Amino acid sequence: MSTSTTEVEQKNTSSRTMGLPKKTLLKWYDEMLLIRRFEEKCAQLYGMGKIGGFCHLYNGQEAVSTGSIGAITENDYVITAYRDHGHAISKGIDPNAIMAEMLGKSTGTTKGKGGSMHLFDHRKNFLGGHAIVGGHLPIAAGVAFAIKYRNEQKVILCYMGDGATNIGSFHESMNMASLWKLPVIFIIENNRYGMGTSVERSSAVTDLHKRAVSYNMRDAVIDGHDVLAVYKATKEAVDHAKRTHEPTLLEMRTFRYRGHSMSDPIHGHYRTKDEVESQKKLDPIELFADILRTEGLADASYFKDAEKRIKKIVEESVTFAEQSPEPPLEELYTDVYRESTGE
Ligand SMILES: Cc1ncc(C[n+]2csc(CCOP(=O)(O)OP(=O)(O)O)c2C)c(N)n1
Ligand SMILES: [Mg+2]
Repeated sequence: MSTSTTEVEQKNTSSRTMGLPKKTLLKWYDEMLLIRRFEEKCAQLYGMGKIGGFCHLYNGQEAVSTGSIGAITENDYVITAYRDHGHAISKGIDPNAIMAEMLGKSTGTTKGKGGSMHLFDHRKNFLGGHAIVGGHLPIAAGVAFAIKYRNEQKVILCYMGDGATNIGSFHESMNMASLWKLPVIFIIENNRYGMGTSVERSSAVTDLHKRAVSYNMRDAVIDGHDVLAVYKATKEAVDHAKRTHEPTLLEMRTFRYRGHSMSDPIHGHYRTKDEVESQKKLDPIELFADILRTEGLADASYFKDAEKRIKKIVEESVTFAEQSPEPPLEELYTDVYRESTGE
């Protein structure tokens, strides 16, 4: 039986979204928009002096946290570096608690004592927020070891920047994870730069996923602007890890729109305005909106309404944070070390 053009188009279009439920796809759109708007608000509050300390924004990279965390369950773990707001939101941490942490309030995820780089919520299996480049990779391997030791069907997603791949602990963790077959998915968010140093200036092998070869590990390179591609690659790696306990190294090619941290310029001397502007044309939120539109899953009124809903969530988080108390002085030395329970 012949197939009309329309039928072919419909079939192709639906395979584009891998038959995922509309509800899931719209949730991902909303989540990416929430991350974007939440951080725009953070930038504003930083400028007003309400947020202090270091603060690294994730603008442009949203598809990575949304697509990959979309591929795991609540029982699985996430660990990341200091550019952590997106991962925390994707892992389901209450934006109120994140904003309160940003403002150093006692209702924050780490009681206002960690700030932007140290978001943490063990109830959500979100294990930080780590400021030392590459410092959390051995922790991820350790968590994966515990998962395997307890014979659990879980994985840990471990995010890092391209800069972290030149740190010694990257190689140590990759080696152990492969040797001991640990269920960890290492995700390099290759945004081309570590502060002001390009991958080309810092890495002998610029295809960072190829590092996996040295450790006999599975690997893949993914367009990190495409939330669906990110989801698909992560899901495959996660399913494999749950079946075999084996790790995977995923390189997500992405871009950050803002400066390295709030005190850094957007372009600086290390990248041109043209590069930033051309990358902005690949905005992951806009690209996904196009797909949703083409597939007839969302229309102009949906996007307009989403903006309104997200704006309200962000505004409520600011009100919550501003009305929350500062941590009391007695808290200064609590939660610094864990008291031994003898277990
Ligand atoms: C061990 C260590 N060395 C140096 C620094 C200072 N530092 C903070 S962020 C950063 C760049 C890391 O870049 P990348 O891993 O690509 O992550 P991105 O900021 O691009 O997300 C450096 C060198 C640090 N925090 N830790
Ligand atoms: Mg980087």
